[in-house]
Amino acid sequence: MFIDVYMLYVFTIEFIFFIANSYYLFFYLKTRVIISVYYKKMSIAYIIKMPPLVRISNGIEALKNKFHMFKILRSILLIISICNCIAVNGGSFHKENPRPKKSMRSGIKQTRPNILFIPIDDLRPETGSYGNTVIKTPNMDKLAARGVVFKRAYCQQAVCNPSRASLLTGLRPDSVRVWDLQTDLRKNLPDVVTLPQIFKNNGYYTVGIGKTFHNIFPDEKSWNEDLHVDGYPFDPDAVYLLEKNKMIQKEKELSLQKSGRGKPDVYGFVYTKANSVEMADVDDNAYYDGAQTTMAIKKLKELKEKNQPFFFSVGYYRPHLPFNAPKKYWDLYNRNDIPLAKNQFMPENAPEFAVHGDAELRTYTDRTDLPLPSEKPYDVEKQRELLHGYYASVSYMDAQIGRLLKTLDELGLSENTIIVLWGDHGWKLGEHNGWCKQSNYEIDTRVPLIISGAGVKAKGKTSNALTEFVDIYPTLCDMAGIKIPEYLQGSSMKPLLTNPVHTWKTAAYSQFLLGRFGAKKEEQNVERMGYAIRTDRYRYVEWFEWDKEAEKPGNYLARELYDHKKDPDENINIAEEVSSKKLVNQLSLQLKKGWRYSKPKF
Ligand SMILES: [Ca+2]
Repeated sequence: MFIDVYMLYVFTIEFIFFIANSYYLFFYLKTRVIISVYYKKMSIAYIIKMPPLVRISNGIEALKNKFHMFKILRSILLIISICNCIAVNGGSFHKENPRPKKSMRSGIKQTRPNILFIPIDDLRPETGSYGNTVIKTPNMDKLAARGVVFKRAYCQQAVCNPSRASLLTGLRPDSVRVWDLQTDLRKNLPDVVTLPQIFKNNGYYTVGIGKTFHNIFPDEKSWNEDLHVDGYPFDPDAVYLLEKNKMIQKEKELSLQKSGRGKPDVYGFVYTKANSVEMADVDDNAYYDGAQTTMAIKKLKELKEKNQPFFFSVGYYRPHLPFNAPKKYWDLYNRNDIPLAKNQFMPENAPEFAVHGDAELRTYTDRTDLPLPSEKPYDVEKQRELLHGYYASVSYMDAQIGRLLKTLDELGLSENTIIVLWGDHGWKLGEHNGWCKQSNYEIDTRVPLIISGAGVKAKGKTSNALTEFVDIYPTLCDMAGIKIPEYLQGSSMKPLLTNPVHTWKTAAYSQFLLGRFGAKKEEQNVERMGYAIRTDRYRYVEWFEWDKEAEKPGNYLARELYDHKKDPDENINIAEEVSSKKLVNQLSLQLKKGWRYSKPKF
């Protein structure tokens, strides 16, 4: 088991204090007795046993000197302790205590911290705390200031369902065998214990609202309550409010029904998409993210009254397409201030299929003209509109998180709640001439991850450790005192929440299955699996044909290598250069040895 270095450090300091104080106390009491005996002139027999008065007097002087030294020692130790407190608390002496707290209501000890879990759909690491000075995300930045921001966190597959299935089981995609949007993880692993489920099994009250699992797969085993706001579709990511978009939806619905498709969901809605952006002058609650936040706030108040710790997941839909957000969030930006992608070209020497994923954007009515990444960059004005929509969507979602966190504060729950905020994968906004997700590149695999609140000692710090989404499951178990299942495939990040520069993994592992999502029509039946590692300096990818029947890789196809020291945007594939041969062999070996080879060594 891992040794908590911080606790060892604190224990050592406290132990030195204890010895010093005991020593001080011993001499102090002894001297008091001697002085008392001397001045009160106790029995002759007792005084006879004492040293000569001269020696007593000298002894008292010597002891006084020793007291002086102990006072100095105590002062030094006190200063060390204060510095330590400042270092781990970001300057605050107010330490949030994850330990048992007495419930004000019942007087019964609540022994474990609550969990507020905040999955965000398609949020790339592009907030203020990740260094973007244009985007407005004050609430997520405030959360980051109270937690640790993981700057090099990676998802295991850069698309919704596989990423979430992996994170929520603590297993990698090849173990869950979920690589696409259609497979329910319960089909492959009916008895797997999900992250919320293990909390439920350990006495937590678990509640989900919004998108935690992939939107089409509810998981009743995970939740005590699975909430939904009335009046919205089962999958509320494509809610439109403007008449022009509602008309497009109606036309598509009729067309689907004519062809025998378009089955209504459990609430009677048919899922259709219209335009990729919408700016409606409406209140926050008109779109689903706002409406579900109002419901989540009400639920938080109820959860506070329960004499039971909670695991509450509030999963946001924005900034997933379509970029539908209230006008006031569009108004936060001057469209031309938002920077366009610098590298609007395919990586040099990379296989053409590796940049991929635009098919999703083309399904929106106003984006059928989107060229393939290999053809040309998208029209600049159309790019700007998408960027504006993405930024507005992020700010809208950020405001909802602000409402949620404000309620947590007002209810006095912040102190004993761990907050985990994560986006399920990265996103291309024109980089590599691509849009959306679905690749093995840094831009798609790197994700936002902030862990804040109870038990987080390094508040306001960032960590550059290579971390993975499979680490979240064991981390939360570890923080809540739940035994970490041995079969999990990640490592508890708890040490990084105290010491963000702790020596950590030597690589993060991701993979992507191309073909099921269809880059080009003629390639839709060809499937390729790419396995990637990200080390401190390099990204290395190997591509194989994918055997759909056997569900395993077949013939080798291609490889990619990017040097982040010289090429942080991954614009030049150097895998086939002669000078890369030795490095390619090393990285290929590390890739084949797998995640166990690269995990933290304690
Ligand atoms: Ca997603």
